[in-house]
Amino acid sequence: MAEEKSVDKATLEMLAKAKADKVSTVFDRAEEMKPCPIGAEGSCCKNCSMGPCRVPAPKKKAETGGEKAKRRGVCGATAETISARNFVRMIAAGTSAHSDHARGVAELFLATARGEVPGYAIKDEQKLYQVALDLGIEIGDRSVKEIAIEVGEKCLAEFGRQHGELHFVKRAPLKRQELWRKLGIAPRGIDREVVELMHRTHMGVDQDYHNLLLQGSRCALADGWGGSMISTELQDILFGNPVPILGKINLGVLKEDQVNVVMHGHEPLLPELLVVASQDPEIQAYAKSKGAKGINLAGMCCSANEVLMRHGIPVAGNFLQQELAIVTGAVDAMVVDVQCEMQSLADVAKCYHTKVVTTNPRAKMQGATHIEFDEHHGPEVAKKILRAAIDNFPNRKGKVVQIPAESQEMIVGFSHETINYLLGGLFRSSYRPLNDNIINGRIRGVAGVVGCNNCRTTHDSAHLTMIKELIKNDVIVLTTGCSAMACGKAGLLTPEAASRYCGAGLAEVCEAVGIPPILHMGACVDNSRILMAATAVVKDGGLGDDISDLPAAGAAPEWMSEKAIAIGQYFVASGVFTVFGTTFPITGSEEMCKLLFEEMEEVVGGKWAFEPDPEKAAQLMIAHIDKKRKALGLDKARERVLYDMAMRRELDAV
Ligand code: NFS
Repeated sequence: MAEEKSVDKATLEMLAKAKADKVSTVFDRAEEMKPCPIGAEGSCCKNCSMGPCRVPAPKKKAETGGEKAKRRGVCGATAETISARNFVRMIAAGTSAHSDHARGVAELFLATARGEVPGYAIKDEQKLYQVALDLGIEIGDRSVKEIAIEVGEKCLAEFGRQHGELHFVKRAPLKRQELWRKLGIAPRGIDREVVELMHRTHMGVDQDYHNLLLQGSRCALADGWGGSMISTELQDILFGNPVPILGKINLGVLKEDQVNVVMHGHEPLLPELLVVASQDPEIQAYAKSKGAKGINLAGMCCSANEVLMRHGIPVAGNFLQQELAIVTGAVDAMVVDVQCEMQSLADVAKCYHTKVVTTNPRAKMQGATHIEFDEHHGPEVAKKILRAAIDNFPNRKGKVVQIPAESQEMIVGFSHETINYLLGGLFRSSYRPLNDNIINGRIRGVAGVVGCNNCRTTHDSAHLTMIKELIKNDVIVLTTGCSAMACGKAGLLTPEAASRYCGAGLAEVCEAVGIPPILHMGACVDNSRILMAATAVVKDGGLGDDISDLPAAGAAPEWMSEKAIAIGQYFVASGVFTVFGTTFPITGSEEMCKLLFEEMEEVVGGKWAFEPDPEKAAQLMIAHIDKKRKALGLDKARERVLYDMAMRRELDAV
């Protein structure tokens, strides 16, 4: 049934078109290829050539003859060791993705600070000073250039650092830092933690699943409080700290009479220049010379979130819509950088006139045109790409173009600093009003709902069901990535959503401040903003002294990428209860389930949960929030005392 594939009308319309055009999409391939059940539960080891060894969970107790025989691989590795190795390797891969992105940003940042790259500048000096202070850099009367160079050098050194701790560890609440140190999981260097994890998961090294998970946590923390945070901070300084801005989302943002260029991927370095180049009179004139009314830039996946938050560039769609953008027949070029790009794009593009342009030496694709992004000639490369798209526009002539009508307005751009300002006002910038509203019970708690789409569940559905359930129960939601886009398409990122979907308490707060009940905080690397927001709430007081004390929870109901596992683990290791949907890659091992779903809370104050039903998952989060409220003594604050006459007289008598 088509409706089971997506809750988004534009997606369904394009799926029907793809079918008519005989184009295979991710949705079709998911039907044709069922997932391997042994791999899905994490019970397959292929780390050496004596295997692959499969150690699936026995279906029924009876099959084991009552007594539980230990399932082992050829080398003797137990099911839990295999499961833990697979899991932490996902963390290593996810951390690498975010951090290699961050390294690229840090390199560009340093080159910008040194004045070596045209087209880039330090845009947000205020944030530069803030980050410099956190890195222990002296400001005094030094020039912006000097400070920026030192910031760039220090950030770049975080990757290859061998000893000590990453600088941003010190941003976490003190109690959290102490816990990490006590457990030996305060990350030293970003690359070091990834390499050590790869070493320890090699055949015959670390055979203790508890120990593997500790290094998994250390590596994940090197992502959240390292790589991802460096990406966010340096991108903000280079391109501007996001502030609330009006945006538009869904395939309806494509324009029939303009050159449509979709920027897809994760790194904003090139998209920032494409935005500038698209406004160049020479490029505009060139587009007109080919019969187009102009150039229409649109984003896809997290590159979209980056330029949406900072420039209001419209978003064509989230992860599962990438092929469908091409199916409209209206995309003249899809420009990709790194991550979350399906290889099928090149095949789909063959059925239409679309040119797929790869731009990064780390991510090439057969069948695509490669125009390499070189930051030393950034503006020129950007123009070259746009010219290629414009040259392709006339090839659309005579072909069927069908752009869905759906496009939805949304308010985005809630960086941690912006929330601070919006809530506290210019003279009293702080999270105090949020804390007060949590304490008085108008806001029950905070949830971070983030992550991907997954073709094994109905597109966008789990995000929307979970988030509606949360806000109905007065839980304010912070969102990023493809989850944020699902909310945008469904009209949830508007102030009006408050009165429509929220419980009375949350609606009242949102209406007073004029914000949506779901705050779009950016791309997936910007989950580091959520860590900063949580820390700010702790530091403001009244809600305990660690992130694990907060009435807060995290979720990725439609996750699919290894990056999501890295994010989940750094949330858990930062003290957050985190629920994932779809499938969970350790369910083949009882011991690993016990460790991640129960015991971990004792160790780091946060734990995982797996619940594919988004409504039930939301209820788990709410139950956790209530548990934390109770521990803080806030459960009583929700009960209102109504005074009767006798009580009033008593009060008057005092
Ligand atoms: Ni995050 Fe963003 Fe989307 Fe998932 Fe992919 S685009 S980085 S990984 S699919 S949310």
